[in-house]
Amino acid sequence: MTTVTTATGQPATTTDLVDRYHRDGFVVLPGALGPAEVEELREEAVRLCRGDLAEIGGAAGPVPGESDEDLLRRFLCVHYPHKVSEVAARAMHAPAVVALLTQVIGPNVKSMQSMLFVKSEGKPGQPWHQDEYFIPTRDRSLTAAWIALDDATVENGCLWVLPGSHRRGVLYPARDQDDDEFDCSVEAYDFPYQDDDAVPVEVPAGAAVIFNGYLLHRSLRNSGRHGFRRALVHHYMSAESLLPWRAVPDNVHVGMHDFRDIVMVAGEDPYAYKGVEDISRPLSRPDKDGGCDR
Ligand SMILES: O=C(O)CCC(=O)C(=O)O
Repeated sequence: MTTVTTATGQPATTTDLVDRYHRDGFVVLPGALGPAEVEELREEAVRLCRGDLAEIGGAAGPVPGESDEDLLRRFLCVHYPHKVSEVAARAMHAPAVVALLTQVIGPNVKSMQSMLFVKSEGKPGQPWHQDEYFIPTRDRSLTAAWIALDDATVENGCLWVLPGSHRRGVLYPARDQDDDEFDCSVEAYDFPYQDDDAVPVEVPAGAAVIFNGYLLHRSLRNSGRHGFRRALVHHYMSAESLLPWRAVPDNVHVGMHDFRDIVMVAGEDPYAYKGVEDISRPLSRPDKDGGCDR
């Protein structure tokens, strides 16, 4: 049995972490990445945002004379860095994260999404939501690994969660919102929890927040008093489940739709005979500065 030291300095066995995950819907895994890996990812973020690795959809090109920090400040988040960055692709397989995933999901685990949040001073957060609303699995196995690349604090817009909100296994409705605190994402509503029930998840750089796809969570604007709040997020699920994500092709029965731009991180893929596809391209996520495209 593995023992790790939690963010509060208490030793925790893998069993403790798994129990907390099931009880609260989230758990903090300290030291998921080491300091050198965190630094390598921060440097890769600059290359990615500069367009050195590939064109980033929705992003303006480099500005002559712009500092690396000012370049980063133009980005809220880049989706799918793992498709063009070997460094980001490697982080998807972070051994401590994958070991925990096999305990909470099962032996066969695939990933379909990565997101590199840059979230500089003043950038908005995301309103209450459940990740399974956006990435449906058939067996409720969606699990996020949110890896801090800076110390994530209330000041710079860390995650907030509603502990235990995953347990009902209910997806709540979502609607557009125009709160300046948040980007253009829809907000979940009509759920039986209050904002006062929420807890901030402050974690040091290198720690991962592992959370369930039904957990209600959000993040607030970066106040600008504690620098960048970079984070690399991966979504995982059981490889046994089909992934009915994105548009269903015309000739495919909705119940058999299976998005195949996936990466196996543990075990075996029961659908390996289908092969994998190369669909997702890196994309800059709009913040509200440019308005919301509705
Ligand atoms: O990093 C953030 O600010 C929000 C991330 C989030 O909500 C998610 O990954 O689902």
